[in-house]
Amino acid sequence: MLSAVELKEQVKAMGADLVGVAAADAPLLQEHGEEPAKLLPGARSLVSIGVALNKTAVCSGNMLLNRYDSMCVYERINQISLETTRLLAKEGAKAVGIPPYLPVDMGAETKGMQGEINHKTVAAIAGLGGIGLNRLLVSPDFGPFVRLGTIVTDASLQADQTLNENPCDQCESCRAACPVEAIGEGGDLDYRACASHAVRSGLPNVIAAMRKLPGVDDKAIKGIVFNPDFWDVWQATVSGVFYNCSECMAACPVGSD
Ligand code: B12
Repeated sequence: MLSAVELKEQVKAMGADLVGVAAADAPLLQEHGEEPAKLLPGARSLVSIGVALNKTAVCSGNMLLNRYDSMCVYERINQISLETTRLLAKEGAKAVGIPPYLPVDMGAETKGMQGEINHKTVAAIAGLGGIGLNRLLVSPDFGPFVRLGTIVTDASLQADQTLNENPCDQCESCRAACPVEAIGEGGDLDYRACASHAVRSGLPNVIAAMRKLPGVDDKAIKGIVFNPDFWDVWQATVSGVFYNCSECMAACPVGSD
């Protein structure tokens, strides 16, 4: 089996700017409600990866350039996750990549506000950075200009240390800059305010548009849009993947593990 140092070198060679390892049983993970064994029974380690955004694009004020940069970075994270799970499989370990963004659980409880795993929490534990006042992972080298991914594996890898010092010094610039005042004094985030502004081109706008249709009964619309099945259809549409069954593949005994 590869050592953690060798694995991290290879993941960097795949194009990751940051990589670290957290133990699946780290007390901090449990404190934050993360349960990697639910995603992979027998999980022992989490490989956290970061790919830097193009600061020029993010700060350009041009949303199309900003979005395009995010799209490219997510693609790179997806590719690294795929390659890392394959590399670990070659070494005889089981591994799963966790989506960097979509799909997320769109159930009535989480309403799309919680990932299968919180990449920021994993990254902070794996030493990639600290959680800033803006609730983002702030890396010493890239600040918050980094997107994250996580690979859960049953390989036992030497975990990295959590940073001793948080790179965020609580200067409050993020709080002052937030156009919807979503960041509270102590760093609490008003998810609703943030989401209705930051991702308004997504589902919130579709719902708003449906409600404005002439002759539409608001109660009927509510019945449709607050149904988790509708959210699932929405998410399948934007992510482009909509299969609901693979049992015939999963049951087949042919091929190696
Ligand atoms: C749902 C979601 C949202 C929601 C909710 C935001 C949120 N804070 O979670 C909305 C739509 C509002 C949103 C907005 C944005 N998002 Co978003 N979002 C996610 C998603 C899919 C799930 C996050 C989740 O599970 N949250 C659950 C809540 C409870 O967690 P939380 O607010 O982070 O709080 C926990 C931690 O902060 C932790 N914690 C606090 N302090 C400390 C200290 C230590 C040491 C530790 C270990 C943990 C810890 O404790 C809290 C409770 O567990 C993730 C992808 C993923 N799967 O992780 C991306 C993600 C968090 N989003 C991201 C980004 C960039 C954004 C936006 C900037 C939008 C944009 N332009 O892309 C804004 C920024 C909002 C903000 N300031 O936080 C990035 C963050 C990258 C980074 N550097 O941190 C992620 C990781 C996507 C990615 N793959 O890179 N997002």
